[in-house]
Amino acid sequence: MKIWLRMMAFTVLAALAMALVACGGGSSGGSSGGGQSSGPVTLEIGSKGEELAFDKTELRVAAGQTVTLRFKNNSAVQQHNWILVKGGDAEAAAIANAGLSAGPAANYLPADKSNILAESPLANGNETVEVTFTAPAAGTYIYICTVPGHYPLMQGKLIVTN
Ligand SMILES: [Cu+2]
Repeated sequence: MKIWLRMMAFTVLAALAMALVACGGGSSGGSSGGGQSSGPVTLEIGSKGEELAFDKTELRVAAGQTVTLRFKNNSAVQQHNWILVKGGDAEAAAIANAGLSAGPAANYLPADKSNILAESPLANGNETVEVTFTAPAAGTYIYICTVPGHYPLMQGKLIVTN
């Protein structure tokens, strides 16, 4: 009888442990976690005070994951946006250059959005904006701000894992 009880207790504990492991992956954004979780995730990022910089230069998500990115503009005076680029440095530079003449009404983005995977609205000083998108295929992607003059300094990498 005692042994039977002990085995029961062990079984319950094992089941609990497995349930905890199963739940552990989905909680919140940013953990590398090996990509086993693919539930929706919210990522938080901001600009770095009055600097032309993001306060995080690396973000991680899983391929196919629904991502809500909340971007807080921590500057009082600068406008910023958060643009996810399809391609490398050349594509990012082309988008930023075309955005120069596009103006704020166009979110400093070109009309041709073929190399833009996600774009936040333009955030005024101290404003928080967000964008929801589906994480692309595994790989490393560049995110930038296309407000004139910001692109060379305001960059980061989104790492998408399988
Ligand atoms: Cu900016």
